[in-house]
Amino acid sequence: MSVLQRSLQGVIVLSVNQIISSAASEFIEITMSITLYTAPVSIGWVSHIALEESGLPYKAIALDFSKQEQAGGEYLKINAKARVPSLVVEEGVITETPAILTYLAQIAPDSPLGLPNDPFQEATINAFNCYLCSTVHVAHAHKMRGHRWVDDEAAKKAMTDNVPKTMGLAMDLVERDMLKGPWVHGDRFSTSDPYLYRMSTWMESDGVDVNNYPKVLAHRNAMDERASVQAVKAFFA
Ligand SMILES: N[C@@H](CCC(=O)N[C@@H](CS)C(=O)NCC(=O)O)C(=O)O
Repeated sequence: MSVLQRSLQGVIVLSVNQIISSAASEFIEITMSITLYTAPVSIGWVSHIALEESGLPYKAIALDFSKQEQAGGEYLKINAKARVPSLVVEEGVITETPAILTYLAQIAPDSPLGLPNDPFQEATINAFNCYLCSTVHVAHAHKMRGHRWVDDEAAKKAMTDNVPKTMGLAMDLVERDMLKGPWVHGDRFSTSDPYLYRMSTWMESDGVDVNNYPKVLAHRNAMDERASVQAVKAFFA
């Protein structure tokens, strides 16, 4: 399988002879550097935790939303959407949390992020992550970011007021049908775990009582024990 050699400078040399080529004797070197652009109160935590889980060397840069750094000229050259996260790698920039997670799972196949060797199980991971990205995170954004969709102040307030209901309904579904336990997809950890963790840390501020969601709470507590989560907390402390 793959051999991963790390250097102290955040450069890795991958020997991926069995992955990229069927010729086991062939040795291919890829030099890679990874930079994550994130922010303290953001979905950037998911990719950040995943990077920690991957074991790959990387650099994290925190943007200051209060200074609108995400919308500043320099950062817009990296991500014209003016959002975090952005993952800058040798070939270019990857945006959108599910895409970053899939990329990390593929370049760190032997880490806890590694994808199952089964198309259905892999699709299940993608489906969960896409649900969090397209529905749950968007419901959460209705609290503070209504201006993305409407100008009318009353409409913004109505969106904010509805967040406990929409987030609660989403978490009902996660608790009842999706979260297998102890990890999202059962015994095997996956990219879905940092993703659900981040969403669950927003529940209190979104007006959803996490105590009504024992499986989600147990999952959050288990994630809090992981070195990856503790490292990201320390980064922002
Ligand atoms: N679909 C994107 C969403 C990214 C996103 O909305 N990020 C928020 C932080 S949670 C952001 O950068 N907000 C800055 C702003 O709205 O100005 C993903 O999953 O990566």
